[in-house]
Amino acid sequence: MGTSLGPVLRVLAGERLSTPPLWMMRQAGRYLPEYRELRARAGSFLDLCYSPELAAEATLQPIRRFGFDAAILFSDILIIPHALGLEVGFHEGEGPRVETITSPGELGRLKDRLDPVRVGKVYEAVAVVKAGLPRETALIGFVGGPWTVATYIVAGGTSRDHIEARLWASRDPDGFQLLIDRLVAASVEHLSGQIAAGAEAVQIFDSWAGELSTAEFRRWCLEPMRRIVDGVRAQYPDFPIIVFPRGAGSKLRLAGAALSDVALGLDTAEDPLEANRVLPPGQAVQGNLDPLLLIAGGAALDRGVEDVLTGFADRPHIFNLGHGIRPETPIAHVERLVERVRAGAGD
Ligand code: 1CP
Repeated sequence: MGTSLGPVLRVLAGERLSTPPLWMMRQAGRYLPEYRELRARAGSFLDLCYSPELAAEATLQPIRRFGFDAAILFSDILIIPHALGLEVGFHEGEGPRVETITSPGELGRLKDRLDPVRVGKVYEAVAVVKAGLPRETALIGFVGGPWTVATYIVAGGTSRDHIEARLWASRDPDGFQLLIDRLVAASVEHLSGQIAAGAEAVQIFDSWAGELSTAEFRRWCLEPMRRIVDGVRAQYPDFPIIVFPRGAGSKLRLAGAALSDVALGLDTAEDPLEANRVLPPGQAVQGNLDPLLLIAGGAALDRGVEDVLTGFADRPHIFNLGHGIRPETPIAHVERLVERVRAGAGD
């Protein structure tokens, strides 16, 4: 049975492969001309997310072009607040806008369950992607970490240093916990829906965990992610899961200890030597090439790729970027990356 798994699922099951499998966070997107064309045809970003055929097409574009070992569903972390009944909009050049919740009294505006019409479109997209994907290419579903999603809900969109959410969490931790609890439940529901539709692994993106203090990091990042992992695995035992507590930094050891039974996504700032020192041996990791090196190209890119390959050669490793690819990245540099990773380190 095990031999029929593709390389990403093998690594997530704890196997160390001499050539690590490869995919890129935000691999569908504006650096691809075919995405820009599709996006223009779709109208709004949310229309794209809720059109199963178009979302599936966006998911498959980078697979066709580069042959990555995993496809990540084209969707967004703000689908959860939207499917819980909040207004969400993406406006060109200014980032997302979300209807705010800033106190426990406003939690009544959230639905108890995800709107089935909205998330149903997402699950349809999962099924369409699955049907169009080579069998050895893993299909990854995702949600945002409750902390990261909460930063958008409390501030009404992208926020600097996430002051609004941090202030609520400091002044009224028990009230803020109620929002986090709702997001934990919604995340378990949404991941289970994606898995039921065909996702073979899932990732939890906690992109804005970086400025939390140690106590806050435990309570608002690690504990909610732990509860999501347990909730998903109550229904799907041993299901492959990647968590990405971006900016964990000095708290990486805590993350590895709290979530030792899942793979850990590492951001650009994590040093492989240090990660290997503080993480449980055998824990799978994913990462962590600096996306800026992918813009730089040339010798800087080659050296960066080699450092990541050698840095994680001794443990199960999925090659990825340390954060999402940027729109200005030259496609030729992505081709070079794929070539170098598949050629292996050291020549
Ligand atoms: O017009 C466009 O094309 C919109 C750009 C875009 C895209 C391509 C947004 C808006 N979301 C997405 C897709 C997306 N978002 C994916 C799926 C595709 C893939 O990875 O290939 C994923 C996994 C996300 C996740 C996401 N959305 C995160 C977590 C990952 C990360 O990069 O840190 C976050 C923080 C968001 C919020 C978001 N979505 C979009 C924007 C502009 C933002 C705001 C980012 C910010 O606040 O700085």
